[in-house]
Amino acid sequence: MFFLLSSEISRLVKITFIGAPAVGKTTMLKLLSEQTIDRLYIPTHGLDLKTVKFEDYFLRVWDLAGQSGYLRAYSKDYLLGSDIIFIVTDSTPRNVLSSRELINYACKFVGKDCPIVAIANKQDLVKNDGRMDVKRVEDVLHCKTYGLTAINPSERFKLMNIIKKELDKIAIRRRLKD
Ligand SMILES: Nc1nc2c(ncn2[C@@H]2O[C@H](COP(=O)(O)OP(=O)(O)O)[C@@H](O)[C@H]2O)c(=O)[nH]1
Ligand SMILES: [Mg+2]
Repeated sequence: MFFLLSSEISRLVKITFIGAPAVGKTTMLKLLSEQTIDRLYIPTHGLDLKTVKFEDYFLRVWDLAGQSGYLRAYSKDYLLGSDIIFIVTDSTPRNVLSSRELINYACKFVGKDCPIVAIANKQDLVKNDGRMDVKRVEDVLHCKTYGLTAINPSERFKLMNIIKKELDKIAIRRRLKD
């Protein structure tokens, strides 16, 4: 039963990563071992969108250069149909606040079946430069938040487990609907 369900899910799941440039999205994908499939870069709009494959899942990764307006402009084509949205922040107070804005926009476009989960990246720098720890980030964002240090190769399993945990929740939700 479990295997049937997970193979079904692996064909269907679309995972979206959204965050400002330099918060660590590419590093996260390298951690998962990256294989770039396609890439769309719109320089005039400061939008970079690419798709990578991780195991049997398709991961869509968005770089949004600042304005959450991009989310509004492009969401119809790309954001809709996501099963999970990960909002990636570098845990600086400024970036966490703009992530809050992204979440507000994203909430308007996706149904309540699509969890929005935050990744508080660069946790290695919390003690150095006033970055927010996971709990503070979660308090500001009001959504489930996982801490990460994406440059640390030993965090690979942590990231994989975060993704798998959220996928399992999707499996449970779908099973409840059937
Ligand atoms: N200290 C630290 N640096 C990180 C971490 N994750 C990413 N970086 C660095 O942040 C910079 C931007 O990362 P990148 O993955 O290119 O960001 P992207 O634009 O979101 O794809 C790079 O120099 C990374 O090495 C982290 O957890 N800790
Ligand atoms: Mg990148």
